[in-house]
Amino acid sequence: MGYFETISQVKFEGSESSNQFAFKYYNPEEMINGKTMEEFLRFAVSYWHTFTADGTDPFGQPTMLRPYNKFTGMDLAKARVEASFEFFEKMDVPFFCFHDVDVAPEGDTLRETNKNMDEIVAMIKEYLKTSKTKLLWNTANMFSNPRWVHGAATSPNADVFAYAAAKVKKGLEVGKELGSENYVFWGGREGYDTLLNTNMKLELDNLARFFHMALDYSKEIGFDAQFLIEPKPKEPTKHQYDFDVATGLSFLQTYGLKDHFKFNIEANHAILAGHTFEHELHVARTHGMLGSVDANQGDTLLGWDTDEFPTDLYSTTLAMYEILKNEGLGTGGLNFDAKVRRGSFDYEDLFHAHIAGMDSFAIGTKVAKKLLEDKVLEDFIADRYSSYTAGIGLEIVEGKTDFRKLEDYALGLGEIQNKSGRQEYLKGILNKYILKAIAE
Ligand code: XUL
Ligand code: CO
Repeated sequence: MGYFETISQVKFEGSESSNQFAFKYYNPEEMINGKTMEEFLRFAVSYWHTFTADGTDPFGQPTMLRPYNKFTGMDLAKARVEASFEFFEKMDVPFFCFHDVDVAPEGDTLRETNKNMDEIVAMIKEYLKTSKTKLLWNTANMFSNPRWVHGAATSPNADVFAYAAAKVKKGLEVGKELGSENYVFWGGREGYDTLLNTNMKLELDNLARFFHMALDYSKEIGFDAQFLIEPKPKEPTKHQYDFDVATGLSFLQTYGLKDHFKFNIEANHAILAGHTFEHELHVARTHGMLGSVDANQGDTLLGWDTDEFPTDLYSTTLAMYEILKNEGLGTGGLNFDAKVRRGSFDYEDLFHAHIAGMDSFAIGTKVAKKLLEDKVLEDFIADRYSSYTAGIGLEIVEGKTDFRKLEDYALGLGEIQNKSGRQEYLKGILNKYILKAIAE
């Protein structure tokens, strides 16, 4: 007997299939740049949205009562583990991700919390022995409990800093025990609400101290996972320190941490920072810092993190364009940090959501691959900057000129001729490639 009884194995059946529970475009065995689609995309299920969340919102009670919700406490936690591996297997998904509190309930004391965690970790470890699904990353939830009210590593209270250190220490041990490929830091409460009560410099120095200690400890225990910072500008805190990739990069550089971290980029966080998803991926990639992705989508009509499943093919195409240019995500993957809408309360909706997300990224991958093969944008961009490949432009990029020589050159110029940027033409081409990929 299972928890998702009505669903059998989800398989690739092709775009003509009318089976609600089949992949139409995501064929795990299809080859992409020398790897199977499964190996290249490295999809992950988010434990918190898929198994822990219940549809509660600030205005309403749970709508999603899963079959395991008849249990409570540790029994519930164990039932969720059973259900999760049934889900992973039926979805044929290679990875999952969790926060500590998603998998094991907090006890009255830290000791008790750790004990609960150990029990669940032992159970997960048993499943991992036979399951093909592995742990992409784990993290510590340092934002829900009231103790984190003023932050964790950036709290004005040193006791809270110490407690946060204990949580991450445990998280690193758990990551090692379960063979996690990455460890994520998302600082939802690492920020401030008003400068009237904030010592920003001390908070940032402390955050850096915290990261250095985390690195030292992971080295000490031989946990060689990739550390990832997940930027987000706001929500729940008004101003979060890991605002976006550029801000995170400057922080890592300032504190000598750059070589040890990469970024976990979330689409909806990019939107909240006033960027596109592809902007954040691009900035990370061009600095060699693209580590992993929280694959979701936001709603431009709403100013908060709606964490929707990704179905926008323009967005998945432009994201996969960056990921292909990055030659994949290394130890990272595409984690669905996404939740079904509160009105989608059946467990079948969880399957529909993941199928739609995986198919959307598969289409995006195919389109992006073709765009790159045909060098559509690359040739256009190369031509747009061709003035830097000869003459005065080449002298500029080769550092062979200066302001005096440039003034001489400028004085000799006639009327300057610019070329059109051709945005609309390029968007039309993008449409053509998307439609072609879907038709194939
Ligand atoms: C919150 C968010 C987190 C992180 C992990 O917006 O994205 O779930 O991914 O803590
Ligand atoms: Co996220």
